[in-house]
Formats: sequence, structure tokens, C-alpha cells
Amino acid sequence: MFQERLDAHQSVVAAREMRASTRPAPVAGTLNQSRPDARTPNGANRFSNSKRTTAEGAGSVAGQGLAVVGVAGIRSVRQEIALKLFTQRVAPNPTKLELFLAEKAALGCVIPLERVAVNLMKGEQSSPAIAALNGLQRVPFLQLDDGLVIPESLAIIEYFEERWPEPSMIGTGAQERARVRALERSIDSDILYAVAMIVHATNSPAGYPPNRGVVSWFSEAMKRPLAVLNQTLGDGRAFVAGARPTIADCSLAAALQFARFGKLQLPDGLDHIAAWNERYRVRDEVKGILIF
Ligand SMILES: N[C@@H](CCC(=O)N[C@@H](CS)C(=O)NCC(=O)O)C(=O)O
Repeated sequence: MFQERLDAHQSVVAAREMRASTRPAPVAGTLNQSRPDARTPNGANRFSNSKRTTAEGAGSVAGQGLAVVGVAGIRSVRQEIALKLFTQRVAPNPTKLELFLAEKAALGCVIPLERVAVNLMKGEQSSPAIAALNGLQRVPFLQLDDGLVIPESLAIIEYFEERWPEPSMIGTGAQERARVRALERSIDSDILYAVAMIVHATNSPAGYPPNRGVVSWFSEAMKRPLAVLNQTLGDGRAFVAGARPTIADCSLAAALQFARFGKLQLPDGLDHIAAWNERYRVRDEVKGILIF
């Protein structure tokens, strides 16, 4: 079901990209400089700096590099892009990371990446080639140019933040950064994780069997963190940590999209979270990522 819904979305995107590819080529050579994206204020296109490929043929991922599709000029792209992000759309932890990248790009910092799609519905995360890279057999994970693999979405985000610190998505100063991190940690470990467990125990895209014990445990466990977050958002702030988007927004939006996708009804009375959600998900910066 997940694959069907994702395929339907992707065919719309593919048609859109096909139309775009008939536009005149950019004058100066690399895909980095290809079509500016009207969705972002500075023309930064989340995908224009990234080549997408899939984990099929993942032997070459683990070996000498990614299978290269027949795109003219690809050599120059490969020389420029040394970071490979292994990812799966809509899955909550990769989505958190994609939202972070999109927010950063919209603010003018486009991080050059090559994306490798790992199809979790087909179990590609456990294929020998992917498992050899990341023994945890899950996404997202990042491979650096020297081969080092970084699993864990937050570790990857912090790596990006340290390498490309401006504009900061964690805030500035010890106090603000601690506050943002505290919000993000609770959202991730108390809410996103619970949502993921409940969806997989009710409507699993990976085919896990229903499990009522898991549903009741995590439904109860996430009630208080949700209520506290709801109260926090009730002071009129625009984003989770204040006036600007931070990693806390990325984690919350990823969790709530997965809840929508999995048809999980959150408890009643979370009006401030609901209002934040409606504001956040329609922003141009994130529309292409929040597809459910
Ligand atoms: N704590 C990890 C969690 C990663 C994770 O659980 N990823 C899920 C997708 S959201 C996955 O790859 N699941 C596949 C599996 O467990 O087989 C992170 O933040 O990156």
C-alpha cells in the first residue's frame, strides 16, 4: 500500500521533472547550476545539487562507487559530490534529515549530496551490500568521501551543522542550543519513535504484524510528551523553538507525516500542535518532502 501511494506520487514528480528537462540547458556545465527552483526564495533547489540513484546494483555502492546513470556531464557531478546519503522517502528519520536539508537550502546553504534510495519495503537495507556499509541495516546513513559511514539522523545533522554552520538550525549560544536540543530529543525519542512503533504495529508499510500490546504501550507513553509540547507551542511562537525553524520542527513534522501516512489518530486536545502542523507543512520550503 505504501509503495503504491509512493509510486503514484513519484510518477507525478517524474512527469514534472520530464517537463522541466525539456527546458534549455544551463550555460555553465554542471547539474549544480541547473534549473533554479521557484519554491525556494534564493533559487536553491533541494534536488538540483543532488543526484539520485537507487540501491539496486548496490554491489557497486559498496565497491568502487555508485552505478552511474547515463547522464551527460555526470563525471563532473561525481567529482564534486563526495557525500552519499542513503535514504527512503516518507520514513520518519530520513524525512527529518530531508527537512533539515530543505530548510537549510531555503536559507541559502545547499549541501551537495548524492542520494541513494534504499527501498525499505523491499528490505534493501538488509541486502549484503547495504548491510556491509551500515550494520544497523536502517536509514538514513551518510557515507563520506573517505568511506566513513555515519548512521543516526541526528549525528548526520550535527555533522552537517558543524561543516556548514550557517545558518544554524540548532540556534546560537549555549542556552538556545540546549533548549532546541531538548525539544528535539523529546520529540524524537518520545513522539517520533512512538508514532513509528504504533504505525508499524497497526498499518506497517514493511509488513510487520499487528501488535496491540505495542500500540497500547506507546499510545500511553507519548501522551505526556505530546501534552507538554502542546502547552509549549501555546505561547504563540511560530516554530517549535521560537521564531525560526530548527531541527525540532524537522523531527516533529517527520513524525506527524508518518502518523498521517499510517492513519494514526493522535489524542484529542492537541490544538497548538495541530495549528503548528497546518502552518508548517504547507510552507514552500517543505512541501516536496511532506507529501502525505
Ligand atoms: N535512530 C535512528 C533510527 C533509524 C531508523 O529506525 N530508520 C528506519 C526508517 S525511519 C529504518 O531504516 N527501518 C528499517 C528497519 O528497521 O528495518 C536514526 O535516527 O537514524
